[in-house]
Amino acid sequence: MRKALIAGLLLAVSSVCLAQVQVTNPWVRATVAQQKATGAFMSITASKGARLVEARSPGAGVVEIHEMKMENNVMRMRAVQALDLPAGKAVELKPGGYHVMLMELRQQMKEGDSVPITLIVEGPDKKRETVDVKAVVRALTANASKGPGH
Ligand SMILES: [Cu+2]
Repeated sequence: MRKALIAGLLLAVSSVCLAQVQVTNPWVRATVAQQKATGAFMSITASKGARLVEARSPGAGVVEIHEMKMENNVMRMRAVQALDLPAGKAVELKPGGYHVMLMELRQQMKEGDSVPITLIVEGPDKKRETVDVKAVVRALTANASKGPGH
């Protein structure tokens, strides 16, 4: 498990980042043993405008882009096809809102660990590019008041 994670990190470091898209403060919520899903959060700014169409992580079997919303006083989340990244505007992925959902986790996410995440972004010209980030795992209690299950 450890080995796979390190290999993933090396891959992330060696690939080229897209200067057009900037990701700041990526983090993943820590999990308890046997927990199979968690959320990843970050701030994404696309200077020319783009759409986040896919995300991947070697630490998770399934990765989706999710939206969280209050519906009849219940916090619900659903997968979205894409997340719009308006030109020059920082889009916040945060607890209680949009997030990258990591499912079928291959290991426990422990505080202080680093999780590689690859974002696939589609520009206005429909060209797709990848952006690699390393998300740091933060404590389970971080923003725990906002939304269950993450
Ligand atoms: Cu979710």
